[in-house]
Amino acid sequence: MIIEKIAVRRASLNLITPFTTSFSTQTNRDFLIVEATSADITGYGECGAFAYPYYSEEYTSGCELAVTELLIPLLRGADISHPDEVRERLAPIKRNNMAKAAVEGAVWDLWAKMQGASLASAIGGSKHAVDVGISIGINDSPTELVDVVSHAIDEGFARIKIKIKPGADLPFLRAVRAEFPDVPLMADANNAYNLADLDHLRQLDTLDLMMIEQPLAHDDIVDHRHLQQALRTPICLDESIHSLSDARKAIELGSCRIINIKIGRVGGISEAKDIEALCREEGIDVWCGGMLESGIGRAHNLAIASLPGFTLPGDTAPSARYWNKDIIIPEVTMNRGCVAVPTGPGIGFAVDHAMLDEITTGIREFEVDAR
Ligand code: OSB
Ligand code: MG
Repeated sequence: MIIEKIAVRRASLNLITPFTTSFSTQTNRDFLIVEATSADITGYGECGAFAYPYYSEEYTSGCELAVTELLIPLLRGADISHPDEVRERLAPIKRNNMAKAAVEGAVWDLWAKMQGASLASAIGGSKHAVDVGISIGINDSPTELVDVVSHAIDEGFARIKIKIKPGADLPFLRAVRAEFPDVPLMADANNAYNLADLDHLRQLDTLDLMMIEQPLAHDDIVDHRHLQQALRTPICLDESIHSLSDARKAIELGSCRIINIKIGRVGGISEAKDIEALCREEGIDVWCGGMLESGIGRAHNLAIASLPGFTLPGDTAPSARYWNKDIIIPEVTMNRGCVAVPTGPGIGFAVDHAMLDEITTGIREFEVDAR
């Protein structure tokens, strides 16, 4: 497969409701979309990075620079027989995982479309539908949070994740647990605590949480080991895992019992697949995280969530959770806490070009075919 050209697009869309984590409040999503074309077929990839580097070191403008100045040149003249080769070609550039994943994702979609296969089947996915949870941002009060959770349960979400931070944790979670004693519930701290908070965090053990996601530093796997030894509740690592090698080390240390896989954070679908396979072998539960993606990134997430190792509900909520109108047709919808894995070629959704053009703030095209 010769990639003829790659377009790099910036676009922007407002969230229906602001999303507050321990690190920021987001009202808007700044997208970077990569479009790889060959023989009049286009594959789409979406960058996971946000406008500012509060979640990880990557951010949209930096990723755009990495994609256009560093990564696209590495694909020039390539004849790609399998998308796994993209990971090898981009490997000389250290990290920049979300930028790499946007490019690799576009090639995976293009390649699957050329085979006439769904992205899910192209990567070896086996599920026809995936269980879906909702990630609920930090609310102003426990009462308001209980109200939001109540609506989410009515909508049928298969599990509820609550964002927490010091000052917005125990009373909030206790209120939810008291109202909904049996709901599958978890908390995500986005590294808002440290080991000095151990006694405080021990109190989370009484809430029957499925897991606590990334309570400690974004780059830590050692303190998380100490914390996991002190807690009954499983720890799930998100921010700390950037590669198969990170996953192996965290598992070996006992730093977590669950891993959240985000395609962008680990540098692409090929790496995500390898981590899934390792976790399946090691008996570590896995689920698909989210980065408030548009329908394009969401479709990629649904494809990896169809792999057998993704044993827990993911943050792959339906389009209407985020957007008044998504950029794919049809939108992602949920039925009784499940989203169907698309079966059409590639990502399995059509891109709504009129809508995408409307929200586009800039687009640049690069010739890749060196013939
Ligand atoms: O830690 O998983 C996270 C959103 C922004 C930044 C980090 C995270 C999240 C989410 C939302 O939890 C997941 C989603 O619904 O896309
Ligand atoms: Mg998280």
